[in-house]
Amino acid sequence: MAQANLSVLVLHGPNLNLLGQREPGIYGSLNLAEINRLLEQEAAKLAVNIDFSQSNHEGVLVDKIHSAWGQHQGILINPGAYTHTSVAIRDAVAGVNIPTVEVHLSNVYRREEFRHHSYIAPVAVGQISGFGAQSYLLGLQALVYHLRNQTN
Ligand code: CA2
Repeated sequence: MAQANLSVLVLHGPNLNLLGQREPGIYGSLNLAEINRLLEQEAAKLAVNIDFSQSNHEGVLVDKIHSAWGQHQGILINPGAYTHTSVAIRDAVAGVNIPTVEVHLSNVYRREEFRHHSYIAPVAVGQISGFGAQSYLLGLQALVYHLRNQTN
């Protein structure tokens, strides 16, 4: 039987709209539009549909996660600083029950102690951290692999 087309929602959290303008030593020199373009190319190779959204607001990210229900089969999220603070985003991910992969540009475990804890990781399929823009591409590959191979 033919495989149904998968659709993935990519969510970028707070301050990631500043990428490419400041702190290239930590976050790389690509801006968000360039990362999205790379993701589009990767999505085309993987034959999945992809949508993007960025917000600096916790509630907007929660709403985006809710609206993914019935529209997208997977979520790729860089929750930014909300990774380390947001029970609301964690509850939204758990609530919609859409397989979610968490990604980070920087290796959060090599940085300040407060970045070592993620509220999202326990409700995510997995986490990729430390590979710059490549983290997103690896995360998309891993998510699509998971969606195509999950048995439940
Ligand atoms: O490494 C990541 O992807 C992070 O999610 C980035 C967040 C940080 O709070 C997390 O601990 C790790 C920060 C994103 C801020 O991005 C900026 C980009 C350019 C200039 C300033 C901030």
